[in-house]
Amino acid sequence: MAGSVPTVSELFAAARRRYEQLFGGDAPLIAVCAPGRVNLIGEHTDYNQGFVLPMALPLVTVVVGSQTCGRDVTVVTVTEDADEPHRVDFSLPADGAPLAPGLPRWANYVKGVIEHYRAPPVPGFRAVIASSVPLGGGLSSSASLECSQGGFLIISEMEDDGDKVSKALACQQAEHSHAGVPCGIMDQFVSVLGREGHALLIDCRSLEATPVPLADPGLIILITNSNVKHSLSSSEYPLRRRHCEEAASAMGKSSLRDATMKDLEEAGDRMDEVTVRRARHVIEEIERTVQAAEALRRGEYKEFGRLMVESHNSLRDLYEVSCRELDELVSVALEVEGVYGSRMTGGGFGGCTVTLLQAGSIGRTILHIQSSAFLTTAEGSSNNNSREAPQDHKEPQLSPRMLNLNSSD
Ligand code: GAF
Repeated sequence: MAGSVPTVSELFAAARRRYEQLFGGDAPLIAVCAPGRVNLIGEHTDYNQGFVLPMALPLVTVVVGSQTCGRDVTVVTVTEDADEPHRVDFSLPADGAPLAPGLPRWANYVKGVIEHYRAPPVPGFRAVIASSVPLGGGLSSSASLECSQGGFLIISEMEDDGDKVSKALACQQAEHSHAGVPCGIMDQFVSVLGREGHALLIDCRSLEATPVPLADPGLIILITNSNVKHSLSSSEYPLRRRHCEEAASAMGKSSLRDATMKDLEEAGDRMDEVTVRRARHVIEEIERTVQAAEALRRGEYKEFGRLMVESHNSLRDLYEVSCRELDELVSVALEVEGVYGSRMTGGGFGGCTVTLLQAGSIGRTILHIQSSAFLTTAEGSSNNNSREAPQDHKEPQLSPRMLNLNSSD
């Protein structure tokens, strides 16, 4: 890790201090954490029942707290987000009535997990949340909050950790119902099942997860934050999902996982041109992800890097979820000797890039990105084809704080 990212112990300590300040000096009895993720390849394939290849990060969300006697809940976040109040108080409905989403928006992840994670009644509790996963950075801050909250609820009821797949599925439901994002299963799945030193090849149809070793000391995975914040609940993510469903149905398939490029060519005249492009991305990306996992297993990093670049180009040109800053970060990284590949990661419309490189090239890669990126600043930020203005675009500057280094060892 580099930059000013707090360690897991520092986060726990900060959350514990806050809890003790707020709740009369009592120490919290429960402490849980769950990681964010970076997706190496396989983007927008999970909700098409395809393959994804993410890895869990040392960037985490922690929840500390204690159960209370009544039905009242107080949750406080120490994570910086100037836009919203840091504290929420609500009562758990006694009659099994639903816990409706509301404001602040971050609390909807907590409410959604309470709703879907366990059979009611959930006891009241007080908790403090702290996170090192950047908000809106495409590294799955929401899934890490859901999964840490899920773990907190289970421990507070003294249940054993049980079935991890059900936990991930419940957290995905929380995101659908309480955050309004019809996401796939990738983020929650890797947050719950991720394993140190490994990426996870997830078959999003069978939910089989195969760890792929990623502990070569000669290899570095560099995450670069464009600082363009994304928001997946806006219209573009659901629209992409709808296009995929329409394409599958026009080909007589239950999902794009079952479609081939030949199917797409044959059914092309039953879809508009945009839908064809979306489907082509997904069909080819599913295949690329399987090939990339195989290349990684064999240590064929050049091949892996080539597939990463193909994936980025497809997300930019066919799926249209990249933006100028992400494209520029990718091109600049690819100029450096020793870089195998680079691509945008996560849902898109801002967020981060992920770059695979030789460990010996890390210094010059960071320097090159810092000195080159965004030098060609245009008016504001432009998603390709300007379909969706990124949220809260900060001035395009690179500083060491924006570079989170996660080596695979
Ligand atoms: C977001 C979603 F939450 C995931 O399910 C996935 O679809 C991803 O975007 C794109 O690959 O992170």
